[in-house]
Amino acid sequence: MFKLSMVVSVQEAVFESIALKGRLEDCIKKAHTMGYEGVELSFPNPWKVDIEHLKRILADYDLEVPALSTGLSYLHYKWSLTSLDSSLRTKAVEALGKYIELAELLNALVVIGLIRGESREIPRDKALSMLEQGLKECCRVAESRGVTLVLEPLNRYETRLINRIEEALEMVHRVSSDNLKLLVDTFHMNIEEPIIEDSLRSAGGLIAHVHVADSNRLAPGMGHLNFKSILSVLKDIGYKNYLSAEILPIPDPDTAARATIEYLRRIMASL
Ligand SMILES: [Mn+2]
Repeated sequence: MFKLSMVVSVQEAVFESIALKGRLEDCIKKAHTMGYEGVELSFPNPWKVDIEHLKRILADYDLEVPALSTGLSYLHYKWSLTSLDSSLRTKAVEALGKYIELAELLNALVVIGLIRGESREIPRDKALSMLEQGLKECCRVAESRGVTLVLEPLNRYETRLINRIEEALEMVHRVSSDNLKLLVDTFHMNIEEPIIEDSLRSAGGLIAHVHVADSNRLAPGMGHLNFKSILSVLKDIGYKNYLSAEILPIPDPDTAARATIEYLRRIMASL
């Protein structure tokens, strides 16, 4: 019904060490052993990825990469599509170009999360115009490489720019590219959407990727979200891609990862 993946957040130093068979390989091996079909990769610098080595490890463990997360580029380097510093804005567009190049090789989506910026210092209207321009530029590159970008609504404590699905849909229509779709995240939706199920239906076929975490960002099943109801709506609207767990490693990474796959499989079997 849905495929399952785990977001693997890899710090730059660690990620660089994959050439030396560092910890990324351990993460990939563990995801495979637990039964995941994919790993969503998160790293700050797309220029420092040894793609051939990465592809070899992925092939060894028969794992797909549903998406590349780009938020660490913002958190580490402040690269943002709405920065007042034009050099940071340019850098964000260039970085997304590089992510898109990698995504084409991995058959992955590219996530537009925090790399859009937070709009703390500029009026939201101006930030939205800058974002529209930046996304149009990135979409031209994505179109030429057959890659899809996914815009993720984030809750108000992380950004002022696009918190709800309705706002993301508006931006998708403004940019007007077949290569820009939506990523919805159950943790953010729990904070921002009036009724999660209705919002999912309003986005319908534009949903290209889903992040799952419970109401408290713990593994699904460890909070109070109604995953049975959420997943049955996703099934109804014809969603068939990944549920990618983006969760806190609590009580520890292995327990959280194992609890996620067991819980989601049980729910999927009941739909
Ligand atoms: Mn997310």
